[in-house]
Amino acid sequence: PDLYQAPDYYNIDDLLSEEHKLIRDSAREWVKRDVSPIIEDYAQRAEFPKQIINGLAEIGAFGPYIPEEFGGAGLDQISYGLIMQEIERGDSGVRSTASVQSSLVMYPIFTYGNEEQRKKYLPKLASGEWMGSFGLTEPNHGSNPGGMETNFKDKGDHYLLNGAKMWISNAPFCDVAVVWAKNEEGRIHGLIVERGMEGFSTPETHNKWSLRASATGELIFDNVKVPKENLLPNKSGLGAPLGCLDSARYGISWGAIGAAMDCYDTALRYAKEREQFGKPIAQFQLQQKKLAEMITEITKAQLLAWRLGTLKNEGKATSAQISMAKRNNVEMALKVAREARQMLGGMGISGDYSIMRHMMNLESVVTYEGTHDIHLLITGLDITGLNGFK
Ligand code: TGC
Ligand code: FAD
Repeated sequence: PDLYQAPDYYNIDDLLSEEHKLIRDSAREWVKRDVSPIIEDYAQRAEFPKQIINGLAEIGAFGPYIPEEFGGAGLDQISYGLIMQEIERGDSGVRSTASVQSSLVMYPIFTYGNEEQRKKYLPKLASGEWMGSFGLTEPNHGSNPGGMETNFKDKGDHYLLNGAKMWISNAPFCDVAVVWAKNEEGRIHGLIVERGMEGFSTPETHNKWSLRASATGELIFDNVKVPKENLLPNKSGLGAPLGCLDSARYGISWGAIGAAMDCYDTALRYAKEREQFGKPIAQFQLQQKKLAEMITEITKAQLLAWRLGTLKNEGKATSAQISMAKRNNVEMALKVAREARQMLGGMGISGDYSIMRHMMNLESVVTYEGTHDIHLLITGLDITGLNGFK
């Protein structure tokens, strides 16, 4: 039996509404039933379990905060966070698929798109009939996306798109890609590229030791003719893709807590059962130190995410506040996973437990959506007014 207990040391449940708890619990049940039993096998085989797409749509993971009129779940930001937390309790790669679909594909179409684009794409993305990807990172431009080389030219009745994106989640199977490219004046715009357009290919990236249950690939544009109606008209400049990242980074700040909770819960149960020197290892002070520090850090991260969610609901969260939560909570989860792995001794490296998979996944999470160091520099700039990037 799955004895999973969600740590809630500071009664944070009391801060949630009944609706929040229902949404959280249905996501939790679904992960328990449809994700946890199969995910290790898919991760070992480096394959994304496509059969869970319907379930993700059903728990509201595709566009939780997109209005119902466009197929979204019409929920608030705390609900979005709770759904991400529960999914990442299962696997960071599955949460990645949901993050990309919601915050990096549906969000820009909803926020920067026109009515026709919203009607054409959002309902199909919300139901999972179409899957999306988000192309910002390039081979030569990761932390510095403003340097991107991918570009498009106005050819009268269409745009001609050239360039390449790499490290793109969902790329190998996406039906649509929101792609960021420069026009002839060097201004960044978002274009919706559809599978089947001539010159558009999405080769898969292999040999990953992390996020193995998530499909990662390239987006290659070789003279792709993109219809003019596929340009997102309502925002341009680097701020447009960065606005999407704000939403995804917020979701990750919750998601990482889910991975940490799962590692902590597994280590706690193991330590109470595993005996060495005639005692449960949980009785040894060194093991108690690990567990006590884990629950302390998880609790702080929960409070940070919850407060950020309430600020987001009020439209008051700043990008720098989101960076702080993404950075803190992912690093917290990575440390919890590393300590939990040690607590299981040899068993800690086995796929019979989820910890090593979480630990390896979190190496991607601490890198994507702005690296750990980039988020520190964002905080540094915010508090000093001095730019440490360049
Ligand atoms: P900078 O000059 O600071 O800013 C350019 C323009 O953007 C505005 N801006 C923002 N707007 C909205 N939200 C934000 N968070 C914003 N941050 C900045 C800014 O006001 C400015 O506007 P304007 O009107 O003056 O032009 O830009 P910079 O070139 O100095 O770069 C800043 C930096 C380094 C912080 C930024 O580029 C950055 O965040 N780099 C990290 C790149 C990154 O996070 N890439 C993620 C790729 S997507 C991904 O990883 C998906 S994984 C998903 C999954 O699987 O879950
Ligand atoms: P670089 O930018 O080359 O950074 C290398 C190192 O230098 C880092 O430690 C960085 O912190 C440091 N560094 C860089 N600049 C500075 C500076 N000014 N000061 C101090 N240190 C600095 N991207 C997408 O667009 N869409 C996706 O769906 C997507 N999915 C991903 C999935 C996975 C599994 C992974 C691993 C990545 C994904 N990414 C995606 C790309 C991700 O966003 C980038 O890897 C990330 O932004 C870092 O870029 P980079 O890898 O080019 O590293």
